Amino acid sequence: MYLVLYTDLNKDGNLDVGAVNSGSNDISVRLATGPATFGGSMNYNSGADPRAITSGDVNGDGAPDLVAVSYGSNNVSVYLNKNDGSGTFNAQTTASVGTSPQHLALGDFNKDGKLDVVTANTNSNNLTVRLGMGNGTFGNSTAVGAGSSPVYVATADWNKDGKLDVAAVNNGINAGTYMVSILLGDGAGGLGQAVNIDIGSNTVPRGAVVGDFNKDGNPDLAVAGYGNNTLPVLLGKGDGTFEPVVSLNGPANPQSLDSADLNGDGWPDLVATTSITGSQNVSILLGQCK
Ligand SMILES: [Ca+2]
Ligand SMILES: [Ca+2]
Ligand SMILES: [Ca+2]
Ligand SMILES: [Ca+2]
Repeated sequence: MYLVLYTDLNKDGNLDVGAVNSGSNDISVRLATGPATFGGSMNYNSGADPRAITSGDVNGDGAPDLVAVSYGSNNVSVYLNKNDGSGTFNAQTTASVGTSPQHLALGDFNKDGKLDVVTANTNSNNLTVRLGMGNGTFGNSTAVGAGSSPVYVATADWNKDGKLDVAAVNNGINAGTYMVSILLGDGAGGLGQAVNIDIGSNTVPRGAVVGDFNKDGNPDLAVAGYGNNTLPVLLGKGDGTFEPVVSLNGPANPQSLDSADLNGDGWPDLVATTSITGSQNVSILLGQCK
């Protein structure tokens, strides 16, 4: 899950693909040769069992770099964009995180203009924040507790204080139910204690996506309820708390979510990726939070 990234890596205006290959311990980059055609795979070694990949400019040269997280080696791999128009990357450098990380996000948690990384560490039940040094390496590391078995992490400013916050989706059952953890940032790289929100006893959640689904100016979170074919939505109040969870009907076994205005009506739509017995499918849900 959460394997593929689409972004313009060589700045030619076409979206390229980055993917993790958990079985071969590497990542693949395929550069677009047109709006929807791609060249061959360029592979780069990662840690053991990479599970997720994202992009951001971690060394401040204006070119997007890649960062992947490896479940089996408890670290992140950083690939700096050579920024020579070739869309190729330097070999990985690594930074250690918690135990069995499955997902990651980049954001500036200490407001120094340099991207930091946060990971969801499934088997240590916590998140790791490592502060970016601005050259592609990560320094100071802190761990903060999440719920049971976090598998996904996203950033947003839930309380609109200008300091970046986090949501983690927990795939482990806790007190008979499943939880999303909300952690507010202190603007100095620290995250406060997790506030856990019950999203339902059969949800077995996987991915999620941040967006402003009801267009009230406050960020919201939609979750992929793999276990009961729902999409629990947490509508933010803008103060770090949320309205009671709204459970949308989802496709069968949603694994990951994305959001965009697909029909051009000005309302964000949800795109769910499902995976049933090896086949991957995409379902689109239009403007459910109008
Ligand atoms: Ca860069
Ligand atoms: Ca930073
Ligand atoms: Ca905040
Ligand atoms: Ca909203």
